[in-house]
Amino acid sequence: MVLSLSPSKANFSGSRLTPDMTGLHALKMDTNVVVLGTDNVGKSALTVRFLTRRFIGEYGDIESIYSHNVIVDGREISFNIWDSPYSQELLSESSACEKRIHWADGFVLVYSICDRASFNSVSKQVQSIKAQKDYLGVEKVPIVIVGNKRDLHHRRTVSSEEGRLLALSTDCAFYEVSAAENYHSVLLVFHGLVERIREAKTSLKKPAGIKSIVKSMSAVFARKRTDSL
Ligand SMILES: Nc1nc2c(ncn2[C@@H]2O[C@H](COP(=O)(O)OP(=O)(O)OP(=O)(O)O)[C@@H](O)[C@H]2O)c(=O)[nH]1
Ligand SMILES: [Mg+2]
Repeated sequence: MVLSLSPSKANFSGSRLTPDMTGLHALKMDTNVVVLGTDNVGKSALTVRFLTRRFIGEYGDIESIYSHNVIVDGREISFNIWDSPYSQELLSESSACEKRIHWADGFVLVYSICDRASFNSVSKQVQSIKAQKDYLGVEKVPIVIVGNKRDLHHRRTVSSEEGRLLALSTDCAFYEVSAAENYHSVLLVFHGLVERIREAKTSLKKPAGIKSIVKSMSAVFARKRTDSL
């Protein structure tokens, strides 16, 4: 069966905080997520599981941006999720690929625990994303690495330890899931990514704060030095 969900128009301005209509202190976060990985690893299965709580089985070659609202830690998160079939351009610097990387605030990189080649390509994807974001002046890139098809443990060729180590060495979060069998673990993937996106936003603000403290301290010291002359 081929799934047909009607994708909605995504906001291309990136993640932002907007005042919640109910007022007070609640804020809504609007965030763009791209799901990447080689073919057949379960990118669409994972996305659709998150959107609908269901596993359909066959997904076809659909490229879509879906909108989905969830509450994470009491705050409404509005996801725009871009899921596309694998293509070789993923690792290249084609404009389509650059556009996706530019657009995204966070990334879900999927491999299959039964497919070593899909795992091997994850580190290249991380490098490629980080290099392009670095070029755009983004220091901290929220990335979650996901080992999918955990239910097929008898066909496993990538150990959990290898996945965990890769995530550790590339400063990414790591999850092993089965899109086929479990909704909750898939939910945790997206919650984990939101956490990272929030952290990245906070760390973006910090350098400016430190900079301004250093600036005002040097101004004070400079004044003292000239006073004492
Ligand atoms: N056993 C098992 N099969 C899965 C799981 N996730 C996905 N599949 C199956 O793997 C196949 C590929 O899943 P897709 O979600 O279409 O993979 P994809 O990464 O989107 O593939 P492309 O769009 O072609 O790049 C389908 O037959 C799914 O039913 C899983 O967790 N366990
Ligand atoms: Mg797909």
